Amino acid sequence: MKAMKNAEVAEIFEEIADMLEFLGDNPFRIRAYRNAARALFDLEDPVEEVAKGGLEALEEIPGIGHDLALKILEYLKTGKVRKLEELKAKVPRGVLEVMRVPGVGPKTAKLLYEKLGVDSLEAFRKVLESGEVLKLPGFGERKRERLLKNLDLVEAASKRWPLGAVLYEARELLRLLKELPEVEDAAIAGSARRYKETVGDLDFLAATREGAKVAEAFAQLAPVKAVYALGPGKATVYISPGIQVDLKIVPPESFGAGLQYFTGSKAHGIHLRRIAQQMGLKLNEYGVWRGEEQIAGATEEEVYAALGMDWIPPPMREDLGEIELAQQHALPRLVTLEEIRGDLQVHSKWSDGKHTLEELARFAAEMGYAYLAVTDHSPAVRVAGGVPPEKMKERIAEIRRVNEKTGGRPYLIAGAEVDILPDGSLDYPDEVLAELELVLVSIHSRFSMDEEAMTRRILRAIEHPLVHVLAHPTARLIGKRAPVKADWEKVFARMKELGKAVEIDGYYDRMDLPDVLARRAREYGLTFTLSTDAHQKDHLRFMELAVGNAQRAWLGPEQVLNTLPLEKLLQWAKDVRKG
Ligand code: DGT
Ligand code: CA
Ligand code: CA
Ligand code: ZN
Repeated sequence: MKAMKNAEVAEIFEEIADMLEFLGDNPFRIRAYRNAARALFDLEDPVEEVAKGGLEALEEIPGIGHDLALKILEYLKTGKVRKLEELKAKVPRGVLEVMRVPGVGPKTAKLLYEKLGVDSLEAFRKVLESGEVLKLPGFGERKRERLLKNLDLVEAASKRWPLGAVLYEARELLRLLKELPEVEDAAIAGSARRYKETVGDLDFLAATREGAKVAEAFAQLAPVKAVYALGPGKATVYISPGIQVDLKIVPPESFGAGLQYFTGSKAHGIHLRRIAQQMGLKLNEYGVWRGEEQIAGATEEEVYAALGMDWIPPPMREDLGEIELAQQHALPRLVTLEEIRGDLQVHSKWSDGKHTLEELARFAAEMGYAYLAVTDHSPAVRVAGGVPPEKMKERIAEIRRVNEKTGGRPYLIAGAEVDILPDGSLDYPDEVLAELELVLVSIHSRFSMDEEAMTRRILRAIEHPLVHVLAHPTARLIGKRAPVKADWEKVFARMKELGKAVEIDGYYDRMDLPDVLARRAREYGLTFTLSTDAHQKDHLRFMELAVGNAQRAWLGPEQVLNTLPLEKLLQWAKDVRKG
């Protein structure tokens, strides 16, 4: 059984080697640290076990000499290695960051620092852009351009990405990782596994007995654009466009514990570790331990069970009460993607969608859906080429024709996404609304009204007797447009009285309702619709994101309208209008 200390000491030795190299130390000594790091990582036995045999036993590990054996003992005793602290004081902080730009090793960083005074990422950009670097030996135009690109990658990765903008690329990388022969299992962890609406970076976990080999092979997979850090137990790389992926590696008997640890959230993990402590146990990324004995670790289920609780779905892991419920075996059942019988917001060629109604019906069939609501825009949304009221009869007739042709399998629901005008009135006359089976209302203009006016605007819209769903309620666009200000407590309370539904729009840069508000809406007992707001075929996959967000809000299938069979759904729509 490999223990966590091996990886910790290995990492310290790697860091020491980097800094020694920057300082121009003896290459043999540097090599010795790197070899030792690798040896420790590949060591099957916990180094603290070996250390019980004293200095000599440690020195028997291939690649570990007297000096390094002493440092291992020092770390096991004090949790620190003095040498590393000393070196940190000698290497300027900013230089360490520059060293992390792919293509800049310790040697180059030293050159940059000594000849051009580069002691930060900004300073590095300056000398790259001015061409000053070309004065340095070994720097040509091609290298300059490559480093600029890598610097962009590093800096782009410092922002957060909407999950849907990176998830599918990440899955492709995961597929390739899983194909490596030494990899026994692999998974995406971190905020992506929790379906958080944005992610800072992507976290991968792999189970293998050959950590060094896997880290190296991973760094060479096709989607990897640059390597930020590579150690025997981990790799950090960039995949296009500037997205950072952190690979962590554990032995197979620790896969569940590693997954638990690296899925987070941090708050959830901290709470779990406190519980472990109270039970006289220890929880880390390698397992649940009673003293030196690993009592769980291969699967997440056994990790949670060892801590006296049920397995907790990742989207719930935010320490918002889920741990207490898991201890009482009282977790709510969450809605799943498989239970979704149709998409309730999709745009066709009648407004700004890419596909005809007939094509949409075919895609819905491919998705295994029983129905799909076509919800083209109303005319106020000019850029979207909304359907003019006088054209609605023709549009509905075409929807009926498609349904006749397919026998209603899947059934196209005649819907619309009707604009809420600034005064809260709707963008279609009642005669038009009455002909539609499902009416969504939403805001596409005048986003910055004050809270009181906005609340009145929304209330008026949802109070309209022909309206069913408040779609993308906050109208925010992640990273681009702030949510509108409204008194959501008032809105949700009123919607509950009226029996109207609220949407979770899963389009990747909307994710609206956001999780916090969705939780609040659930507490009001509201009914939800989950949708993708698809404008083309590819977008239909965002249903997964809508479901993920619904799970973050603890929604069960009974709170989600589109888990209903078609007849029940249409009946609901009729009942809402009866009031
Ligand atoms: P992100 O990347 O900002 O979207 O959020 P996460 O949750 O993916 O965070 P990240 O990538 O920094 O770390 C991945 C997971 O690793 C995190 O959810 C929990 C675990 N983790 C990382 N650092 C710590 C830590 O200092 N303490 C604990 N308890 N867990 C940590
Ligand atoms: Ca992350
Ligand atoms: Ca990370
Ligand atoms: Zn819209």
